[in-house]
Amino acid sequence: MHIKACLFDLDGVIVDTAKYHYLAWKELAERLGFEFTEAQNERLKGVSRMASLNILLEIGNIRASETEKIQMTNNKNKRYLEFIEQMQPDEILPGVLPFLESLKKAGIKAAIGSASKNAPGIIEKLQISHFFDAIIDGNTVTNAKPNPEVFLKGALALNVLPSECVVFEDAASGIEAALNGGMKCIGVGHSEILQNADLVISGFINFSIDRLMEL
Ligand code: B16
Ligand code: MG
Repeated sequence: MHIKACLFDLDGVIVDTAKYHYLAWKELAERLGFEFTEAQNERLKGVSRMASLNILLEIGNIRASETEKIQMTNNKNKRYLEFIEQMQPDEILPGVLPFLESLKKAGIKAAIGSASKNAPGIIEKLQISHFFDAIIDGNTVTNAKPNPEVFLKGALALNVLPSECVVFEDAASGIEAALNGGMKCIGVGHSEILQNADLVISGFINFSIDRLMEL
């Protein structure tokens, strides 16, 4: 198949911000009086901030008013921003930069498709904005993954068809979003979690654009 564009999830694909999201949610859970494990955190990956809180409260069996929930998400985000404050380009996951460079050389377009409202700030800190022809993030999308909106908007911005795109995702909800949008999808992480992807890779080291043509 002929791939004209790659759409990248941000958290967990380009950079491991997932660990900082986890730490910030874990702190909130502890303040609310319960343990929040890394396995439970899998359910929050790719999920919007408020939807993540709702899952967390369900796990802790805790009820909260809308006002309290807004307060909790604000506090969580404040803490998350403190964690990522010092983030540097050296936190870009191994193999990502060479792969982005090879896309540019091959004339394959690239976009970010992230649920995060913090995506623009992170991309700036990582100094990688020049690699992307479009950035679609939590500020521009109303329907969260597994709804394909974020990736369909990406394809539209790049002026390519969904069937000409490959999505790179670390979350089960993101894999579903890509497939729901009629795109090919490469899972980045563990195959037990990302089993619905067309291909699962552990990371970008030794991953080359030739493999895109096998999809
Ligand atoms: P924020 P992605 C997602 O980013 C994260 O995976 C998810 O854990 C987070 O809750 C969501 O962004 C919202 O992030 O609170 O920064 O708006 O994986 O879609 O790039
Ligand atoms: Mg992700």
